[in-house]
Amino acid sequence: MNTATRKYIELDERYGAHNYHPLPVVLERGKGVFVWDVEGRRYFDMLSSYSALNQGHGHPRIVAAAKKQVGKLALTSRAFHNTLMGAFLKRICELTGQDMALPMNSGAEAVETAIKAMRQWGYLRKGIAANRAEIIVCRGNFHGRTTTIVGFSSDPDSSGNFGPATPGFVTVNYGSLEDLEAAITANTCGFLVEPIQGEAGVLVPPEGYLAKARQLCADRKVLFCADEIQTGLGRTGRLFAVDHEAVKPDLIILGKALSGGLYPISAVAASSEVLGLFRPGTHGSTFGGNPLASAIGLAALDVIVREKLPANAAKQGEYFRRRLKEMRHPLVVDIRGKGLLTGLEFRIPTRPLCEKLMERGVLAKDSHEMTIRFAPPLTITRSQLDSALRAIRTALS
Ligand code: IF1
Repeated sequence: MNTATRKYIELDERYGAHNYHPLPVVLERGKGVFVWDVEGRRYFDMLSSYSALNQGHGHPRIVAAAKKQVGKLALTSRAFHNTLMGAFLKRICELTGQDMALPMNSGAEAVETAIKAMRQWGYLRKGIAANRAEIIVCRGNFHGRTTTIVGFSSDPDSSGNFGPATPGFVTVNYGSLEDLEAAITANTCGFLVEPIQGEAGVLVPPEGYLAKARQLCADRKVLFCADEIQTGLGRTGRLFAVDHEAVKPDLIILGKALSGGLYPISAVAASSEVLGLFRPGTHGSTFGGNPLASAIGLAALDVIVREKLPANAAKQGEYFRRRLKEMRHPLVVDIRGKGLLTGLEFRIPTRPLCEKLMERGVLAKDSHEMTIRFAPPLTITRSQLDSALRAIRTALS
């Protein structure tokens, strides 16, 4: 670590709240699957900002769309119409097969939006008595950091000192249909689920779980809501992770790669039965759906479709896991994932391994202590993956 690196880190430590423990690397520039630190070293970005960079760093088409719009009109607020939001939401609806979309900024805000939408539907359409609506969530979930969301987290670090928790959430085991069925009551308005649990350590549920849970929800008049903030937009080898089981959710939540990493953009897409219930004044956001976000979002979606990123994720992801398995590393307990979302679980805590990887030019992050998550941009090529695999092998040996 040179003095420049140390200076930046000290500044962060001194003036920033210590709610993170980043790897000791200071990044300055990014292009495609690579980032460069302030000492000029190049790294493979195998985290992609938790899948916000599916299109890679600084994708030229997305950057061009942003540049074009930023000098023209960036923000109107929703007090007025703009020329781009409608087209952006139309594209989201076409790709998700939903009727309507509601734009927000961060992922957590979109999750909050979905929670409000499901509760509102529960009262107005299912006839649940006032303030009695329940939403079923899964053990090990990660849906964001707001007080309501952390209130139903099962991770003590997330929820610990931030109570009291918002009532109205019931937790069931992830992957268990029996649990889900037993938890449904006349007051249940929705089931909120990640198609693959990211933060829990890239947990893939048993095959058929999502399709059967979706059917169960339909039978019991419960809304099925997929949080595809991390798994969506190509990451798992299909446009959406629910596509693997041909599931069309009642609500789908998008974020992260919806902007190609340029800007916080999120949205909830759903049927008009659900989203059509919002009336003026019942929900909103200053920045949601602004012209700059809409221009960026349109370009970000366009890149995913045009460059066939889901297909590349499927192909390279298979290859990556096969090569990792061939390493037969004695400390590796499990290799799992879908598309370019891979969890490599070890017998030992993985933070020191991530530091070793960093020294070899690969940036990845431990998730759930014993698992390293590998999630490179979906633009990664076979030869780039081979070179990352060589660095991984050296670092782990
Ligand atoms: C952090 C994790 C990933 C998400 C799902 C909603 C959100 C997220 C499925 C909220 C966000 C991020 C947040 C980031 C770490 C990261 C993460 F490790 F914490 F779990 F990706 F795996 N639903 N996940 O994954 O979106 O409000 O952040 O835009 O540092 O907290 P957000």
